[in-house]
Amino acid sequence: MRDPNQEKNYLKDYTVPDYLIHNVALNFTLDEECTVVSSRLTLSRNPASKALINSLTLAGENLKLLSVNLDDGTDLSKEQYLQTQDSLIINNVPQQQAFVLCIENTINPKANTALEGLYLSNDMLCTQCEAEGFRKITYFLDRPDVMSLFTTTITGDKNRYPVLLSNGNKIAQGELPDNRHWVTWEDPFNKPCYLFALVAGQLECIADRFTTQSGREIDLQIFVEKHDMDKCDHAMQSLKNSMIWDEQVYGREYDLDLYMIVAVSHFNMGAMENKGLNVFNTKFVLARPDTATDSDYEHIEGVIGHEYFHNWTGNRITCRDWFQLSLKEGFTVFRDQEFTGDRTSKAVKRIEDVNMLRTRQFAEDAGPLAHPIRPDSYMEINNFYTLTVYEKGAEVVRMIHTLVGAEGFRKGSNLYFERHDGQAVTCDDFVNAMESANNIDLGQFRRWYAQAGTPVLTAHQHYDSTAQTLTLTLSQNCPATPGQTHKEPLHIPVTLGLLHKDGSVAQCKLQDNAAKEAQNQVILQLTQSEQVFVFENLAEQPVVSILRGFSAPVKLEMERSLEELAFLLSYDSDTFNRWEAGQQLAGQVIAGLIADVQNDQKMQLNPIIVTAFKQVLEHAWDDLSYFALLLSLPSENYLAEQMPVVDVNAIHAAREFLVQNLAEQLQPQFQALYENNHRDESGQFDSGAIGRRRIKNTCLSYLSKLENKDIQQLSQLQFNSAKNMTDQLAALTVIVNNPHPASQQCLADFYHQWRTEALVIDKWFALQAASNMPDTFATVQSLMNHPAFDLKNPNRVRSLIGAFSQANPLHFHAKNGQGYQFLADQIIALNTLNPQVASRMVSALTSWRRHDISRQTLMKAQLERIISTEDISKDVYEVASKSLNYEA
Ligand code: 0A1
Ligand code: ZN
Repeated sequence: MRDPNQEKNYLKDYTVPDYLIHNVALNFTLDEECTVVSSRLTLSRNPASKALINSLTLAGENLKLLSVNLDDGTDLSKEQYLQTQDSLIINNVPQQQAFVLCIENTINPKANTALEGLYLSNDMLCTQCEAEGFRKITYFLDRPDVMSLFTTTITGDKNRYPVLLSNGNKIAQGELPDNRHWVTWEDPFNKPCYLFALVAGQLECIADRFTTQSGREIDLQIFVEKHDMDKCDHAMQSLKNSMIWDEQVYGREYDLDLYMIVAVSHFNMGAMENKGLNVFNTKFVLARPDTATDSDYEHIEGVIGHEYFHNWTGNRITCRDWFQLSLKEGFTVFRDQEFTGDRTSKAVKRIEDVNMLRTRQFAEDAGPLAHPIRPDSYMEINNFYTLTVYEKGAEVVRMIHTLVGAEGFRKGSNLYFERHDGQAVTCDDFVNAMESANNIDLGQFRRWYAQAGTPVLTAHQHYDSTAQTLTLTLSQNCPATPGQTHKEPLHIPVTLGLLHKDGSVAQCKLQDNAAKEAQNQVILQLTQSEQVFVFENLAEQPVVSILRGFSAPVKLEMERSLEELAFLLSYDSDTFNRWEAGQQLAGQVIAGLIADVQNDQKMQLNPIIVTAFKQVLEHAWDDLSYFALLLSLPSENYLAEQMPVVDVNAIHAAREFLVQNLAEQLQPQFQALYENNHRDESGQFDSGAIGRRRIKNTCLSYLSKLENKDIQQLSQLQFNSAKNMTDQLAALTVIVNNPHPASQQCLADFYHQWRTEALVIDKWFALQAASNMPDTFATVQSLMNHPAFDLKNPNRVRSLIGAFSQANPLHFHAKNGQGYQFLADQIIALNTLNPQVASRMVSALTSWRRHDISRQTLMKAQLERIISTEDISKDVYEVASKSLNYEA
């Protein structure tokens, strides 16, 4: 049995490293099952360390040690060092001067199904070292505050490994007997070992160039397997777009002469920012109009941007320790969100980000795994690459941006880069730079880094017609989270605007703020538990538009009539709040329907929603993607979040009823819109074409709810004739999610057409796993035995097991518990193969307390089964035990 207390790391225990590693010379002799790694480290005692020791402890896991050598003497004897499960302790190393340590060990990449360290993906060897994977390659001080200069020599068979890559610049290469060759790479920048990378294999390269703003020429290379050569253009263009954007918006130039990206099929996450040699999940590189959807195209550009932006926010300036993960991730997500907003539609991007935050991060914040964006403790750091650290982390950076303004933020980031270039720093250092550059006090704001949970912001309004004032009382309250019962008030920026009854802008003039002129919009600074704001000179009662742009990651509670929401949906000039009004309107209507279902009453639709949707449909919209979002109803998962006790069946029934009624009552509008926007646009990726597809496919999904042969033919026609994946997949989705006579045939045709494109086959699995048709569970079970399914490929696992458990509440939560048992079976199997992926799959069970008693019991039983698995990994144990609250 694991002892969680023994294995926990605490932020409060941080101490500087006892030794520093200045230079690392690595030598790899490649072999699938026995790669020899020799490392030559130049170390010295860290003058800042106070520890009274003269031994050196290096981390290492799953390594076969061959030899240890100090200062080029004879190899150390077994008495001079100690090997444990996860470390190598060398006694009596020099304390007064630098010394050289040489270590030789072997590793087995083929047996490495955890995909951390050096592993095999198809026939290619590649590495993943963040967070603590380098210790699975060789013994090292595997922590981000040890930064070193790396030189890497790779030797391998010329046919198996014609391409040999590592970080930095290629400085030498040569041929060897027995058809072998070698290459030496040198990285001129100091870096922590988590940014080390090595790739070797039969790869093809697509090359381009980029000239920086100061006139330096950079070589850009994307490496893929041969059959993917025709799917790299978009990734290359995205890289160039990212490089220009970082120069323009942050004044940051690329620093090496070469930027390489490698796409691999087996990858635990999205991508990795290794210095000069990013390794990407193929999902975020490969795209061709007929294989990738519009959203794939957008995500590729976003992830390429994210990894590129890490070069400054993560690599040049890195994290002191893993508790500071949000320093690089929160900031870099904020940067990639803004990049995508600039490249596509700011309004749409903001809505998509908030949607994900509210559906998934808020759930994390409300559950047993809630943690601050800077956690205080962890058992397994891989469990902390969370929506909280990434997405809430980005919201916290965004709030600083809101508080200091765009110019102030640029001053702050300039100062941060200037002060800390080449260092491993903390979240506090980032906030300090923002404070100094803007001469403001973010003292209270810092609580956002330390406090978990989603604050509830409550707003009450009172209009006084005699005084012509509007009084707004704002209060905040944050629910307790594990380990944090008492919460302090946060510094919350609340962006607000007022509207006249005719929809025009009313001026905001705050009392007691005499110096300030009336404005179209204000940012209220809520710092206390409760605060009152008075707006004056208001001859009539205005309509309040609050938390514009979702200016803080909070749950807003404010009483609103359906009429008021319909008004804001028609008139709010803030694109986020306009959409949000529609979501709340739909949410309230659906809540009424859910109550009908639960009370065994016939569902009764409030006609106000039909009128509101009709108005939206009849308005002339420029941004068709935004238009499509206005017509999209809150997801079942989001609706579940709003309920005290989740009722998956009632949610599904109510939402379907609304969709069906809207489709019936607005059929002519949906049909006309479909026809007006249906074009054959293969290869067009401008916002116009993307918007047309989005609105058209939104209409198709409404229309498909009508039991109508013509519509069935329409979706089949779109499926058969589509020249792009967006249209083909949208058609297949409606075919599979409705009783369509050709659904089996279409699925078979789709599989046959795309059987050689792994990423498209992932979509084929996911679509069936997320279907709401009654036979879905049986389908999922049989897909587990499909020859194309592979438990060792994380993308496949996510597309089948992940989609079923996370995107199909109706069937996953089947009353008899079969979904839970199925998931637990898979988690137990994955626990030995790939603990990281296994642990992520547990998330569908962690919310057990949100369900009815009978489901709670079933879910809990499966968590208990998981936790009693023999050889349970730290990853799975930490998540499952916290979910069950086994810990004190
Ligand atoms: N730093 C990467 C994410 C990443 C994290 C861990 C990984 O393996 C355990 C891989 C990638 C990013 O933010 O893009
Ligand atoms: Zn990142």
